[in-house]
Amino acid sequence: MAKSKFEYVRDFEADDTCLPHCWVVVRLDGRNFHRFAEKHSFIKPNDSRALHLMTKCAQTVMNELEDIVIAYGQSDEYSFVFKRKSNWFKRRASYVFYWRDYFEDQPLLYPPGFDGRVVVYPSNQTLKDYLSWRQADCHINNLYNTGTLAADKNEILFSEFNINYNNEPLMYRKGTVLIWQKVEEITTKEVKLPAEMEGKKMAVTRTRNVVVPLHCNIIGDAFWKEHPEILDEDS
Ligand code: DGT
Ligand code: MG
Ligand code: MG
Ligand code: MG
Ligand code: MG
Repeated sequence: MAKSKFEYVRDFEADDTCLPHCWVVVRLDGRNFHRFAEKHSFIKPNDSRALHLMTKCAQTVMNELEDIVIAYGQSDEYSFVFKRKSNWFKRRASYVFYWRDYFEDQPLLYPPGFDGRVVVYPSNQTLKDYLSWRQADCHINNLYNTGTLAADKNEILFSEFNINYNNEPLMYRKGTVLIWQKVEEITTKEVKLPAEMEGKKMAVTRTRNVVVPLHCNIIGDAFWKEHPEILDEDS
């Protein structure tokens, strides 16, 4: 392609490629969701419609970007972890597209905005600590929002409001972890050959990688021991 006189603007693009061999985390966070939640009558402190909508969008993102090995979401944010070898990422805003599936009677009053930031983590430990940090944030905010300002919130919740924090839904307390899992898919296929079998249907199994949501602890070793493939650098 011939160079135009406008070509010089390309030099304005900063060379800000992420440090190679590091985990790349992209965290999207709803802009001013305090207001957005209020305007759209989100249930306090947790609205399962809103959380499911976020997760649906994050699943869509993961299905489009196979380089994401794990994602973690809570409140109005989602973090996407890109493979160490990944060379690319982009943002997707499907929140508006899926709104109606989750908020049937609540019209979307204005488009939500999300800010995005990119952080690189050089080791498995720092990445695990990052995800633990976000899950701890989920826990702290929940305890705070479900209860009061006082010191022993869990105890006060129980003795005064008869709310056992541990009985609150896991999705609220733990947030949502999205990982890839292999599933066996059975489909029927029409037999083409040989001639005497023509037209007959046959069951065919194939394994597919799908994104599944979990509401488990990612703080601590158990999760990572159970899913060693996530941080496996050769995968
Ligand atoms: P920002 O991120 O600095 O633009 O401002 P905000 O307002 O988005 O603040 P942030 O991200 O620190 O906190 C998330 C807000 O979103 C918080 O005010 C509560 C609201 N929010 C998130 N999930 C829910 C929910 O399920 N129900 C309700 N009622 N509010 C929620
Ligand atoms: Mg924020
Ligand atoms: Mg926000
Ligand atoms: Mg904020
Ligand atoms: Mg937030």
